[in-house]
Amino acid sequence: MNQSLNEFICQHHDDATLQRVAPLLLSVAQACSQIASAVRNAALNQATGAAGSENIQGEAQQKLDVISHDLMVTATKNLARALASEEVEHLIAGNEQSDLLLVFDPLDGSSNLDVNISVGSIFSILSVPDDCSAGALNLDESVFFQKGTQQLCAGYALYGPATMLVITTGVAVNGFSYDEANGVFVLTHPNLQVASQAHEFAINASNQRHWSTPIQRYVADCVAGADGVRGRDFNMRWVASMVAEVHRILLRGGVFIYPQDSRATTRNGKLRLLYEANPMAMLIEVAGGAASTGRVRLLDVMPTQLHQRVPVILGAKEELACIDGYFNVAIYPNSLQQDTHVSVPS
Ligand code: P6P
Repeated sequence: MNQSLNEFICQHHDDATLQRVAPLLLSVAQACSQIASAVRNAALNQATGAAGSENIQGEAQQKLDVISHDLMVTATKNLARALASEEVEHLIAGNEQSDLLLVFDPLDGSSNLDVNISVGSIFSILSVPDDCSAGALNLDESVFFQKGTQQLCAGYALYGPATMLVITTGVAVNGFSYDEANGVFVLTHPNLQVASQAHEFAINASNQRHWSTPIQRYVADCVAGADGVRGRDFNMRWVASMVAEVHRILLRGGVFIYPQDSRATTRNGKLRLLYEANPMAMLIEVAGGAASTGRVRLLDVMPTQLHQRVPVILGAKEELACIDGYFNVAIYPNSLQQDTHVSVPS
């Protein structure tokens, strides 16, 4: 039988970060198994459709958004000093004795729920800053304002044909499949690696007229395929579920783009830095890929708000280096421009 998550943690006793976050990580995994069940049985439990409320983003909440949030909070609040969730404006106080912070999107892609397309949960574990006095009851939300490079652990659960948990503490990215019969996550995808070359790009092409020129040119060159400067054809995917897109990139390569654009609502992108972009960027980087805003490395962005948005470009390192050229930046070693005929627009 494959190694369970518990056995994996015991075997990796030399990973001090993993040992430090283990109790909280296991409680997140427990919550994800409960969310998986709630998602799978929603129609049977009259838990489909809108909750009749909005989240802090002003987005209509699905009933399962609220259910998933509640399951995650219940499972984890005694194992973290504070929690932050996409579904509530302010942080949630936890256990004064803990030195960990948990930030999460309890159910990402929930607009896909009622049409039975994969959705997921995304989470990130941070350390309580050293300058926070022990037991301080009223933690300020600024304790969460840490760069993505400071994350101790990042991961997601994918509620698809199979329920999977994909995690990293910075050493490797490991995928665990949920074994329904035994009620455990078991290691099925060890040491996931992002293919260096992309053959697929993921972007919501209906927004094309709103994109900046570099993104418009990059996507046009991908669409031109073998007839254009890229000299090879690309495929396109858009699931409108970030967890599904990132999982596909971890398993078969590619690049995912949700750029900033000219619309007021997405002038800083759509995805949230703390509980969507940063955890996914950590997973992708540890798996050998790259992640940027188009201008800077994503994990270097200093947060200033709990729910701030950020442009996201992540996936194959060679593709990120190529996209650098369209933005006239050099975030990644631009080895591509020498040995490819990608015309780098000025
Ligand atoms: P659009 C889901 O709402 C989400 O936050 C991500 O999971 C997904 O990649 C994106 O938004 C989809 O956005 O504008 O294409 O619906």
